[in-house]
Amino acid sequence: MKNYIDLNDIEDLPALIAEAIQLKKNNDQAQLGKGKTLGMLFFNASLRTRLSTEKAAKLLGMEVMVMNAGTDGWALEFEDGAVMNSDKAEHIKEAAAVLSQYCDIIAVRAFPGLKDKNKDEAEQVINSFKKYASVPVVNLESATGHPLQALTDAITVMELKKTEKPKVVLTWALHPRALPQSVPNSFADVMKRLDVDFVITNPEGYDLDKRITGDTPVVHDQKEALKDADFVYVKNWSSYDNYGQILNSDETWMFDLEKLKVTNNASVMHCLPVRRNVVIADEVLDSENSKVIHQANNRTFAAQAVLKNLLKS
Ligand code: SN0
Repeated sequence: MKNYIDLNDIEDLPALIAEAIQLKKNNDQAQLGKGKTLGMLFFNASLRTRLSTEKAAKLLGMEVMVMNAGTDGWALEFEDGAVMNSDKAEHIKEAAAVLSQYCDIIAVRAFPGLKDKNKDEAEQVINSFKKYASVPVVNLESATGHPLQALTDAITVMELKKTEKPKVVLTWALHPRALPQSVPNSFADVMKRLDVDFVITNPEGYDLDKRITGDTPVVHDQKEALKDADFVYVKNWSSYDNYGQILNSDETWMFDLEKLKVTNNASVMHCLPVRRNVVIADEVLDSENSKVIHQANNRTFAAQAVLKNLLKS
């Protein structure tokens, strides 16, 4: 593995999942990362990604440097040939080159602006780091994807499944803020690569990018989609077609006990943070069916498997 920008960087997904599950059982890997440094730059808030990736690096024996680059660093210029006479103090060319001398792996979180679809889809931040860094780059959630979360989700489904080919439903829920499509994009992408019966349900106007969902069935009737589900992944995202917009205020999409009853006693997943009683009801989050804490624990082993592969190459 050269970088971990998106799921295409994984050479063998089943093997990587198996490796992560193995790391969860036996974490004695502290030699590989000795004398190596992971640098993490956050342009947005984080709890799980930041701490699970730091923990994963330390379990591999690495040193870790973390910076809230969005608030503490110089404002970065990403445009080639820019005349830098305004608010941006440092060009990514220098920043990435300098960081590559301090770090053996650079990891970056940079959410989409959700205003200009073309700009977000160009993935300027993460791609510029990849272009100008001379060390591997890891995506800690970018404008269009969250591949560490997706690997975690794949591990969780493979660990908890009770049937050979479980039914997995990704369901939209209302949220007070316009959120990225990154998590559902990567979840859809990874589910397509596994042997599962995968269905997406969302209101009209919220269909994800067809280039990502491909031939995955998209059902606009939530209850119909949830029928007999073995896994339900609840997540809000803002509209892709009406880019970055919140189109409705349909609270009936909240995942509650009544909806859980339609499923096959499903395991309920969410990447967290979750808005209680808006996205998922207390009665579900506090039930045995909720796997969100288990899922968050798997973040460490997903990150560890990725860092291990990057260190080895
Ligand atoms: C982010 C998202 O992409 O949906 C990160 C999830 C891992 N979530 C949020 O920004 C939620 C913020 C909120 O106000 O609830």
